[in-house]
Amino acid sequence: MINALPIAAFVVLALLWPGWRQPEDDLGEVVEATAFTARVHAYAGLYSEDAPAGEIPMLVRRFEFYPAVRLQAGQSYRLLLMAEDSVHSVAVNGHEMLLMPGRVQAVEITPQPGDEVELRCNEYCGLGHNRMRLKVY
Ligand SMILES: [Cu+2]
Repeated sequence: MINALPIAAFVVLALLWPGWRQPEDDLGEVVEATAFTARVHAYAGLYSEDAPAGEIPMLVRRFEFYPAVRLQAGQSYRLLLMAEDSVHSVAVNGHEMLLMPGRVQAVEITPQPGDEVELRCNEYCGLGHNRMRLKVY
């Protein structure tokens, strides 16, 4: 007969291991995807160039971060990111967040003169995935 105790212990430990599950709140704020998308398009119509400090709603999709905006050094921004077409992710400053439709994740940045910040998608999403970066200078 097989000793079930080591197997049971393994299963219990595996279920308790925190790395297996991502807490719900790490997935971002729940939003109405259509309304958020409309907000992004309205914003993109207003600011294609220098974005004023504050919130910037953005869509993450194959294979871009939209809209492309220019940030001003010394100003604080809160990028609100929602995946539009499938699951993506954003990696910035050593942190990674999963992005999915209907959920918004916030990234706060205050670029300094000469800074180079790169946001990139770390979730393979297709052939153009490698191009999927947002550079902030
Ligand atoms: Cu990707």
